[in-house]
Amino acid sequence: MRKKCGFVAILGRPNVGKSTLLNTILKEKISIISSKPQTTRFQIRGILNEERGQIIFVDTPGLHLPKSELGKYLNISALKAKTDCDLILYMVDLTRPPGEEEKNIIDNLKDIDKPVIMVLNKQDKGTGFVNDYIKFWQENVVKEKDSLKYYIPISALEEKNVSQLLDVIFSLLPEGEPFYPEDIISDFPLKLNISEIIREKILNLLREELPYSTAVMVEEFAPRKEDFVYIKAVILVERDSQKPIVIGKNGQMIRKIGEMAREEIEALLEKKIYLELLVKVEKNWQENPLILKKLGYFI
Ligand SMILES: Nc1nc2c(ncn2[C@@H]2O[C@H](COP(=O)(O)OP(=O)(O)OP(=O)(O)O)[C@@H](O)[C@H]2O)c(=O)[nH]1
Ligand SMILES: [Mg+2]
Repeated sequence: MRKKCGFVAILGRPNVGKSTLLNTILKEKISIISSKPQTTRFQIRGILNEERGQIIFVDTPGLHLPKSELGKYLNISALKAKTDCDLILYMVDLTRPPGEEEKNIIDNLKDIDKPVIMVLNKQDKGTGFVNDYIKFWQENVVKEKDSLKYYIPISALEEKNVSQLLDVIFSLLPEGEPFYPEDIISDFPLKLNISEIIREKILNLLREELPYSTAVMVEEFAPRKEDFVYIKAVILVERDSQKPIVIGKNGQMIRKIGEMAREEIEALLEKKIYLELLVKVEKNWQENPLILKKLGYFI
């Protein structure tokens, strides 16, 4: 049997579990996860190699109705993945009904001439909305152009139906030689990966609106010895009032962010690190194309 190879874009609203699915399939943490929407800010490729062939999964930022330049970038970045792939996983969240954001996504997918699989995630929380999503798709898509091939309820978190999903994906992918060497699991640049790990700790430790206002930039990555790296990263916030929140009382919060991030970065690098974290106020960075570019948020 000839081997298969193809790009699979994972698209859907924020917080539906796209990054969780990527990590579950690859059995490794490739993409950061949080309970807050708009966690992912990059297209992140994770590569699965097995006997049947190679699948390059592309995790994307959640599609939403944008309110800032950053939001616009996130949507463009996600939608770009739809043109650069062989197949689309359109992921929905069974813990909430379809709504306006969902309609917007379907409008973006309905003319596509590639196979689409609707992945109904979080089935561990109930399957009551399955029919609503299928009906919502049917009502909003022109019948002759319908590219939906399958719908599959899964739980990315509890790994339910994920192997069945992989069977379906392989059945739909074209034959071909592997695109990436077989020992590569992700092509995400290391510095960005490190800044994402730090941002994940901020998302998980800080409450409410603040996480949306933060970004992380690795300014220095300096190997000092064979098994030791000095890393300096800057946490950007939007307002003066946010700086003390990130730092915390007596520096407790930033120390906690640093400790948690250091542990994970050391495991990733298999080296000891010294992680220096600074907090900087950069007013309205989310609207500033130059800073967005510096952060790697550009196409
Ligand atoms: N119960 C349940 N929770 C899940 C499942 N998959 C993901 N989650 C949770 O949903 C939340 C969002 O998961 P993410 O993987 O970050 O979602 P995402 O779609 O990548 O979100 P964005 O990057 O913001 O677009 C996290 O709290 C996950 O633990 C699932 O199958 N079941
Ligand atoms: Mg994500």
